[in-house]
Amino acid sequence: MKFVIFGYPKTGKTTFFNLLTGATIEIKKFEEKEEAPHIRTCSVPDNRLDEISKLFPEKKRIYSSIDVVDIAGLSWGKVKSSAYLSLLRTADGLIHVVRAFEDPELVHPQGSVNPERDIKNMEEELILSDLVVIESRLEKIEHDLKRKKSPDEEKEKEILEKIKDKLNVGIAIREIDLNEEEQRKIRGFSFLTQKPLIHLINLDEKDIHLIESPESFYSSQKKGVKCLCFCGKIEKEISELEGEERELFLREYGLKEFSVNKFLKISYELLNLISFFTIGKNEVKAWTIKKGTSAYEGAGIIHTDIQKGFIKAEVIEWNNLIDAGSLKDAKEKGMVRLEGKDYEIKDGDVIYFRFGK
Ligand SMILES: Nc1nc2c(ncn2[C@@H]2O[C@H](COP(=O)(O)OP(=O)(O)O)[C@@H](O)[C@H]2O)c(=O)[nH]1
Ligand SMILES: [Mg+2]
Repeated sequence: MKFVIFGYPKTGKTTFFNLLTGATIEIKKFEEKEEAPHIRTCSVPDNRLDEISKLFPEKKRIYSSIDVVDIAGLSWGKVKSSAYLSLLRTADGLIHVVRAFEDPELVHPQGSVNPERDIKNMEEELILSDLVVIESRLEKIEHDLKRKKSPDEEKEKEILEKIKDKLNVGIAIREIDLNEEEQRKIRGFSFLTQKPLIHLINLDEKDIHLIESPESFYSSQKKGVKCLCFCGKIEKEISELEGEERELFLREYGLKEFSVNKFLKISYELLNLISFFTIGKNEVKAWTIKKGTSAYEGAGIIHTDIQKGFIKAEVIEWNNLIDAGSLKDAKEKGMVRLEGKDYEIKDGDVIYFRFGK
């Protein structure tokens, strides 16, 4: 899974990237030079894996991970021609960082801080970037169709025109109901407004009490879009503290947890992701999959050999395993089920794949 952090310049993108991935990229106030994208892997904390892992203290604990990319700011009004578009297209999820903090030294390109306006504008710019792609494709198809009939291209034209009409009235592709054929036809374009989107509001310190109230900045309930607040400045300071002090300061500021944890939860929900666990010879491991993944597909994620030789999946819910106290006891009590290839993996399943050579 890959997330790309993007937004207008100086909104706190790299600050959030550091918080999320534990990177220590220097935050510069006035550096104007375009920086190369930062790329890191972020391991996803999971209490369930921690609990399972306690039953197997000799085995290594391996969290699931996501890839995160942080790009330089996109100039106001110029998103559709940005050099970073191709990078944004590779994302499974987009993280749009929005400035809500005041700083007289950092002049906002629009002259004032107004997160609602910036969100609306960015949503429009993403729509525009998809429209540019569609228009150029339609031109090409029309040109082709004049020379030669092609039912395939006729169909594609029909779908693209349908989407274009929606985009023209401000509706993102993720909000349009598309059937399977339509989805298949447009997959190759990697349209930006088809991707799940999280608006991440970087609050001013004085507004930290709004951290649980993203709806005060973004009230619309669009399909595939979520909004979340964080406070880059304060959370960065707290993240630099150790153990107990961290907890103390989080509470001092009235924060329940770091926003990155909330972010991970929300992004899993938004992208329809779940986790299952495996207990290997040397390690206890969490795997992230799309909801709806079958046991057979899950086996393939671990290793093609396991998929090829798939016999059965031994499955137990993680909390049942904890209750049983050990795999052996769980098996003796009949708590471990045998499932076939078509079994749909559930969030929190602990799975052992039986396979032959
Ligand atoms: N006051 C305040 N300043 C912030 C906050 N987050 C980032 N900044 C400042 O904004 C500037 C740009 O931060 P950075 O994370 O590099 O933003 P980017 O350009 O979007 O990657 C730096 O000077 C930060 O100190 C915040 O929550 N509050
Ligand atoms: Mg940056």
